[in-house]
Amino acid sequence: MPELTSVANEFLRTEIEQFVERPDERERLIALYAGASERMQSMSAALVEGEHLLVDALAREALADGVPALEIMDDGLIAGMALVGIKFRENFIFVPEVLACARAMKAGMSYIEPILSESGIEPIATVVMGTVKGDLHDIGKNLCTMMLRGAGFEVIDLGVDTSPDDFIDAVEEHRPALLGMSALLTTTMPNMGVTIEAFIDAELRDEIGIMVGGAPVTQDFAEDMGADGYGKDAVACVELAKRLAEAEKHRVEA
Ligand code: B12
Repeated sequence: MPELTSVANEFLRTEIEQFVERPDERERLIALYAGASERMQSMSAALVEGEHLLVDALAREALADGVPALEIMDDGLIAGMALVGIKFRENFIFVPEVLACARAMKAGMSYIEPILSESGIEPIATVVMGTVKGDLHDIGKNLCTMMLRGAGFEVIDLGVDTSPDDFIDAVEEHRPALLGMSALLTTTMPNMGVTIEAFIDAELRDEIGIMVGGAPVTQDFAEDMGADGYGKDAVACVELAKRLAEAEKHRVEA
């Protein structure tokens, strides 16, 4: 198991030392950063400090030097956000600081999005994606959207705070094979179930594969709500979407 000393970046070492108390989280973060290049550690550090201009420059330079977009996303941006999440939860930082970090995350994502979204192949299927009613978190949903596009899906992104009616209207308009819902708050997670109920009432439930995700969502919760699948991250989201799209194709053909 890597020690704190195996994290080369001094700022990140100090942050972990000062702000990450839970042993399991410490271990996970140390392993994450120790496995990242020094360059990606610097990007994470810039994100944690909310330095959007620096993240912007580092992402641009890294891509120009041939660092893969996925490495920038996982080892630079998402790794930094993991530390931000812990500091926020423990009240070491507050909404304005988190907004600055989110802005830095988006600055980095703006460069990797066109790369991850570029597939140039006939769409596998259409997916309607949105963050549920009452929830304004969109970073994870946006990552899933760009990975889905990169994997060859057409994605209609409804943004945040999406009501069941908005989801239904979009499904009636675009007739997608799949619907993806994201929720980051325990208080908004039930709105996934409410949306699924609305699809049942509108007699549309059987016509669509429904997938859910977001930090507080679990496989059990997804099953209890009657979703067709749960994905823990953007890579899992793409795998799930491929599986559900295939199942939808068979359903339509049958
Ligand atoms: C950034 C952030 C914010 C930003 C959001 C900016 C933005 N544009 O998104 C701001 C500052 C606005 C914010 C506000 C609030 N937040 Co906030 N926020 C976070 C934070 C730190 C990071 C979330 C994030 O972006 N993670 C990084 C992404 C990459 O991960 P992700 O979203 O989980 O997505 C991945 C997977 O879950 C999955 N996935 C996501 N969606 C989907 C969908 C499908 C279909 C699939 C298959 C997979 C999938 O794939 C993604 C990519 O790998 C989290 C902490 C955390 N640990 O999650 C708190 C957190 C979610 N927030 C929290 C809170 C309390 C709030 C506020 C209520 C604070 C306040 N007092 O106002 C408000 C609520 C506003 C609202 N109505 O939504 C709490 C929620 C606690 C709870 N139990 O519900 C958390 C957990 C922080 C904490 N206290 O621990 N927040």
